[in-house]
Amino acid sequence: MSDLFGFTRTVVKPRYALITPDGFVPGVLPGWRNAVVIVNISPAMNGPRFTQMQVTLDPNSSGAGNTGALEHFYYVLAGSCGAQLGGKKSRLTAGSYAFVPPETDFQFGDAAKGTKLLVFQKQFQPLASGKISGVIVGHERDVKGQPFLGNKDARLQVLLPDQPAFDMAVNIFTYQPGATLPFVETHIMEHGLLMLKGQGVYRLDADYHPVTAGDVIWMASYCPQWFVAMGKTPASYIYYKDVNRAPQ
Ligand code: UGY
Ligand code: MN
Repeated sequence: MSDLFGFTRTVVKPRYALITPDGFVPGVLPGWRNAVVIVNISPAMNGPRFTQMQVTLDPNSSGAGNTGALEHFYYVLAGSCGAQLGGKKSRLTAGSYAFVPPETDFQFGDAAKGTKLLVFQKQFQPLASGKISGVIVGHERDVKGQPFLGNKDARLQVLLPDQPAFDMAVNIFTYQPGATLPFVETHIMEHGLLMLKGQGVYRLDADYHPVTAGDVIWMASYCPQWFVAMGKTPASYIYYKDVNRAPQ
């Protein structure tokens, strides 16, 4: 919460949004019981083609349903919980992630108090050739960060298989203080992003915004974007990207 009344860093523009935690408003979603759901990005913003939300669970919380035409990606921000995804049982802890393909049952429960999930959901666009695999469960600590375009101080962890059948990517980008995106990117893919650690300055379109852990950003297709990490500790963010499909 900002100390100054009537002030927020949040901005929602046609080609990008920066949404800061002081403005988050919790709600409820079908299928999630005794859970706090914050929908940060959705098609209701008139631009995004995906949904990004945060779900907070307690020991008496549960979430259940079927992905239908959507694919879901879950990342555990804090705490731990049980999950049954397409019949596969797992215990997820902070840093765990799960990909749940379309037409798959999902169930969450047995959560530690204050367990926080980050969720991305997207309409799956199948390819005539090539199929996505079933449920994927992993942990970020098992995914090596690769230097981004040769820069050892800006490392990318690619959490999902880099294969044409997948139309969604989720990556974690970690920057040492002073490291930057090497150039101002302008691309067809859109992004949903959550700052995980540290701080920096994000260029969005022609604007520069100081950002910090907990901030959410939506970048539309072709929104020019650039980042510099600042401060004394590394900055990292997890982000969604639509990939591998012809423009529509
Ligand atoms: O994958 C990406 O497009 C990434 N380099 N973009 C970003 O971090 N804003
Ligand atoms: Mn990008």
